Amino acid sequence: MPQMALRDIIILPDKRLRAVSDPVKTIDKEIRALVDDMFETMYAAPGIGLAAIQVAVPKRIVTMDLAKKDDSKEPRVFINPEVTWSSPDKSVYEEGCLSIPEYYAEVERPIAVKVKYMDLDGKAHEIEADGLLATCLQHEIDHTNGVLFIDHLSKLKRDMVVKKFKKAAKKTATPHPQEQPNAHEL
Ligand code: K1U
Ligand code: ZN
Repeated sequence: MPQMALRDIIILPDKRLRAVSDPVKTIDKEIRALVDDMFETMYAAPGIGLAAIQVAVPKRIVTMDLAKKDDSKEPRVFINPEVTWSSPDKSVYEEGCLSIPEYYAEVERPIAVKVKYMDLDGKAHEIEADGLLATCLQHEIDHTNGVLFIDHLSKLKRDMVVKKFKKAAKKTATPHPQEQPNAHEL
C-alpha cells in the first residue's frame, strides 16, 4: 500500500498559480507518489479535478474523477495533456475551482475537444471529449498553463474576485513581529 499524503491546495492570489508547468519527462516513483497524493487531496477537498500546480508542483499532471457521488470511483490521470482540436460550437457551464474556494461562475468554452496525453504507464492516448469531461479537461489544462477560470470572465468580475481574495489573504497573513498590535510595548 503506497504511503499517501494530503497536500495543501494553494489559493488565489498565490502567484504560483500563474506558473506555466513543465512537461513530465520520466514517469518515476516520485511522479507516482505525487499522483497518489493528488488523488487523496482531490477526493478530500472534494473536487472532480486537480492540476499538480494547485499543490504547488509545476508539472503537467492532472487527476480527475467524474463519477457520481454514490457510484464507484473512476480515477483518471492525464500526463502532459494537450488540446489538439476544439469544436467551433460553445457551451456554458457553472465552474468552480479548488484554488478559488466558494466562488462559482458561468464560463463559455468549446463544447467538445480532442486531447492527447500519456497515462501512468507512459502510453500515449488521444480522446475526444464532450460534456463535463470536455469542460473539466479544459479547466485543468488551463491550470497547467497558468490560466484560471476567472480569466474567461469580464475584467470587472475578475478584478472583483481577485480583490476579495487579496483582502482575505491579508487578513490571515502572519504579521511581521514589529507589525503585531502593541509590539512596540513588548
Ligand atoms: O481544478 C479545480 O480547481 C477543480 C475543480 C474542477 C472543475 C469544476 C467544475 C468545472 C470545471 C472544473 C473542482 O472540482 S471544483 C468542485 C466541484 O466542482 C465539485 C466538488 C464536489 C462534487 C461535485 C463537484
Ligand atoms: Zn481550478
